[in-house]
Amino acid sequence: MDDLKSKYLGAIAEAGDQDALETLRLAAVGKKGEVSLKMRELGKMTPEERQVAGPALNALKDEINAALSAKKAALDDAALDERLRSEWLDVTLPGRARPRGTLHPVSQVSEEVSTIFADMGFAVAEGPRIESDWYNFDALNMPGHHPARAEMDTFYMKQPEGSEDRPPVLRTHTSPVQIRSMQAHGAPLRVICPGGVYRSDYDQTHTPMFHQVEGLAIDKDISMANLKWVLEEFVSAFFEVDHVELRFRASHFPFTEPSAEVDIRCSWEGGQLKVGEGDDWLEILGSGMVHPKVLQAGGIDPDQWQGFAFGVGIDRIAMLKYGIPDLRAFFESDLRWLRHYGFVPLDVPTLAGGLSR
Ligand code: 2U9
Repeated sequence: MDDLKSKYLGAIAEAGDQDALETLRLAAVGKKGEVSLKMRELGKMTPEERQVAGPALNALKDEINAALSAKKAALDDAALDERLRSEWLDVTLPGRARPRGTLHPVSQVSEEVSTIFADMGFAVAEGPRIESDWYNFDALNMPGHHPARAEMDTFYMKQPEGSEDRPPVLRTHTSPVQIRSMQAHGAPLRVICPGGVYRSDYDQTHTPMFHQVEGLAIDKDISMANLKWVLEEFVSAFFEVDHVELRFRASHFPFTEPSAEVDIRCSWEGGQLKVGEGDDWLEILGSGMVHPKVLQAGGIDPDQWQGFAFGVGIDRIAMLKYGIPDLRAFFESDLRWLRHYGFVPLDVPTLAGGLSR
């Protein structure tokens, strides 16, 4: 019994983990453990022998069980200490700033323009960037070999295999969206169409992809007077000034008759644009009354309906409003530029809360 005692108490003291301890428990006091087998031998002893061996074996069993519990508690404590040591965390450290994306000025200005026109009852419409020749040109009163086609520096797509049609184009303006809106909804109609357009042109003020927003209002008695009021409302809301002055200069576009280019009164003090005051004029828009042939192409009877249309360069008015000097930087995806000129994503422009802050 002394051998058993020193063997198991020694081994328990040496046990490195709970598994080793469990193996020892089974070997000593488990059903078929050495101490249990010894206890079974008590039956074969004389009563005198049993009186000595019985309590001694019980005492041994208790001692081993006590040693097992004590060692188990010690191992548990050591494991907890190790976890506390390895999972230690300094809660007083400063937080780590998350990298944050920003809204591109083109997205911001598109939202601002859409908000302003939505307030005047215009719906927002979008359409495909790859267009048929008909939607991009013919429907806008630029048939066949109209000289305006050449001026647009069009990107032509590959002719689809086996097709007799003229090749598709990358739309040179968002006007096809308005033709599609006329066909889909008829008159009366009020829509604006913001989006990317393509022309093969690249210098300090032109990129081969840029953005426009065009507007179209069709009704029974719409005139240039309505156009002027709508554009004044737009310019004063967009540049966030109470008073603006517009100048209409006669011009020519195939899709409008009469046509006008629109300038706004401004000043350039210290290189900074001020809208509504000063002696300079800044061209920002093209506009006019929709040509009867264009109404017809959209399935609207020009003897019953008439309307105005206008077009603005989004990138250009973004540069003017936010003092961004170089157009080409808009599309270079330079993160430093985007961080500098970008907008906080959740600051949605509203007329009541302010368009831009
Ligand atoms: C339909 C009928 C008429 C849209 C118009 C302009 C004049 C215009 C330029 C502004 C700057 C293009 O991005 S820009 O270079 N646009 O001058 N756009 S009238 O006229 C339309 C459009 C659609 C059905």
